Amino acid sequence: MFLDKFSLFRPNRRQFLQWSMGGALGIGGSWLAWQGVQSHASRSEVAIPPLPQPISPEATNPLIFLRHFDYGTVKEENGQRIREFRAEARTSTLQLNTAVSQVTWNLNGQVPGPTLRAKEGDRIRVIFYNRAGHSHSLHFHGIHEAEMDGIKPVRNNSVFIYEFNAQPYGVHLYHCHIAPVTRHISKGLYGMFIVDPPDPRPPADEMVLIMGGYDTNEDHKNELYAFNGLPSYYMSHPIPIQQEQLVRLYLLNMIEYDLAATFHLHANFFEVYPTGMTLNPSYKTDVITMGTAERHILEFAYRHPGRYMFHPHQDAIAEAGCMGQFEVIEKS
Ligand SMILES: [Cu+2]
Repeated sequence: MFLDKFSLFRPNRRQFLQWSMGGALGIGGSWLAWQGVQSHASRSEVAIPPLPQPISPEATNPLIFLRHFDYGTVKEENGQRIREFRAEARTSTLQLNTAVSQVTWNLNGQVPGPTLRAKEGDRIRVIFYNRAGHSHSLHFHGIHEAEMDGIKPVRNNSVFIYEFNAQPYGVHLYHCHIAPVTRHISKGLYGMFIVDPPDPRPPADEMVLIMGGYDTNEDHKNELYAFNGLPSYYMSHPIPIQQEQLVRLYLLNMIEYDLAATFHLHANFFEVYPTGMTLNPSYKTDVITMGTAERHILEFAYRHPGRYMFHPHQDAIAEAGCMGQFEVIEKS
C-alpha cells in the first residue's frame, strides 16, 4: 500500500510521541504488549540488576536500548491479531565520541533502529514514514510477498505500509535497501526483528547487541565501530548482569566494508542457536564468526562475579570501538 504524500497520513501528536521518543512512552507500550507474549510470572524469575544512575531515559542510550523490545500496538482486525509499528526515517547527527560526530540515516532518531518483536504467525504492519530528505526503504529478512520486500524506494515525505506475517521464528533484521546499500546500512538504517517461537523460550535476561561500523571519512572503510551505536560505550558503562543468571543474547553483525566479524566472550563459553531458528543449541564455543547480516542467539551464565570483556577477536575492530564489558553482580 503506497500513500503518495506524507500529509495523507500525518500522525496525531500522541502517535508521533509514541514512535519518535521510543523512550518512556515506548517502553510503557512495549511492556503492556509483552504480557501477550510471555506470562508475568515467568519474567519475574529473571534477575536483572538495576542500571547505574543517573542514566538518560532515551532509547538512544545503549544501556536502555539493550533490553528495550518494541512489540508495537496490538490490534484485532477481522479476527486476526495485528502488531502495528510506526517507523520514521530521519537524518540526524550522532556524537560518536568527544571528537567525532557522524551524520546518520536512521529510524526514529536512533542507531540501531528499534528492536521490533513479534510472535510467529502475528500479522505485522509497519507504517514507514520517510522524512529523511531522500529515498529510503525497509527490507525485512523473513518470508513475505514480493511487494513487501522493501526494495522499492519510498520517496522523501511519503509513506509506505509494509504488511506481512511474522515467519519463521528466529533472530532477523531489517535495513534500508536503496543503492548503494552498503552506504545506507553503514550510515545507520538497520535494526533487529525478533520473531518468537509459538511456545516462548525459557525465562532469561534477554538483551540485544548489534555490531556496526562507521565510515566517517567516506573512504569505504570503517574508522570506528560500535556495539549498539556508540563506540566503546559499554567499556565505560558495563552491562550489569547477575551471577548464575541465564543471559540470552540476540547478536547481529551489521558491519559493512569488512568481510566478517567475530564475537568473543571472556572467561566463558556460550551455547549457539544459529539464526535463532532452533529451540536447542547447536554447539558451544567462545568465538563465533559472522558475515554481514548474520545473527544468532547466544546463551550463557557467569559463574564468578567481576568484569568480563566481549569483542570481536579481530582486535583492530575491537580497539576502534567494538568492545564492551559485563559487570557480573554477586548473587545475594
Ligand atoms: Cu536508505
